Amino acid sequence: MMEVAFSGIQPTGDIHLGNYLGALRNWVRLQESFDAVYCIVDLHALTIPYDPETFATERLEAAKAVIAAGIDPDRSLLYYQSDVPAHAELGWLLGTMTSLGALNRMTQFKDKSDQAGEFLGLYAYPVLMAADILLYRANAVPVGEDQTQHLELTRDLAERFNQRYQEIFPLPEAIIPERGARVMSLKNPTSKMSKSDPSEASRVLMLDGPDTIVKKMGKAVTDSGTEIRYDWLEKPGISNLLEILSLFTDRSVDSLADEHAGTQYGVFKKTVADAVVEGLEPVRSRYAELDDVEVANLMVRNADRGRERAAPLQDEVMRAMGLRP
Ligand code: AQP
Repeated sequence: MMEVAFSGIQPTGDIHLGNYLGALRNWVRLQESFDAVYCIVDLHALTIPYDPETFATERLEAAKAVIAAGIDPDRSLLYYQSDVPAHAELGWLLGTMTSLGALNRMTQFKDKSDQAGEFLGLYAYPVLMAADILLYRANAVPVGEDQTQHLELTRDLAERFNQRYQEIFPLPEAIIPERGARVMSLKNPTSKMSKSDPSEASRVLMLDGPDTIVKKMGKAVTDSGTEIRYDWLEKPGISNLLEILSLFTDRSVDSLADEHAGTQYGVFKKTVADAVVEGLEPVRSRYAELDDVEVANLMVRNADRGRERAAPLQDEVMRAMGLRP
């Protein structure tokens, strides 16, 4: 039997280069060799302020963006998390085994609660994420580096469940790319590129047009020197751009750094922008061809497939916990 890959993305705004290089490209790659299940995690998105009026559109846009990025809905299962109630149910069950100590160590809660306030949903986010992954007995979870801590918690919960109740869950492995696991902000290259950064210039969006990409890249913060060198300590801005270029050209960072050692920063940024424009062109054109109604119908059909697929595992968990005869 094929191993299972699972991952999710929040419909909380436009997908950026970090989401694409850190996660989505690996989602696409893993569909070749895994039974892949990908989820628009709309329940997670409710943990920060959002607008219910526009949420339906945002969910659909996220689904279209994931398909445009290269997820083949005939091959992978793509659905909305809230359509499969077993996510929330398993989240509750796992919550009964999660210590507050473990949740208090999660750095993302600390970061996000500064902006979103201290709510139970945000605090319990990592438990729901563990449920998302374990519900399909996933073996591989393609994510960016910021999710490492949540993956550790997922493994701990799986282990605890297996010991306390019944050996049901495999321990999932995070699939984190060697490069692109933490794409940095174009405005502040010591913090990660993020959807919630108020500055739009801090991120290139996966669906940005060529002119916008060139403009944003042209304004990317570099450093005071003139050299192009791969050195995260002294030259985080240039190192970030080198990594991005490397990912879009399939060349090593070292050979690119050698080639561009004497290039002026402005010229280098244009080279990076051109590579990004070219690399994202197929994604943009696939997106333009997608029909809203067809994708919406696909998501309705996939909701059924998701529920059917989740049911046997959920039943097994309930039995193991004494909730079924
Ligand atoms: N900067 C990044 N570099 C590499 N990978 C990243 N991911 C997020 N940012 C980067 C990965 O993208 C996937 C989807 O993430 P999500 O939907 O949970 O979005 P997010 O983490 O909320 O996205 P942001 O941009 O990080 O939003 P903020 O900062 O507002 O919370 C995940 O696999 C994630 O690792």
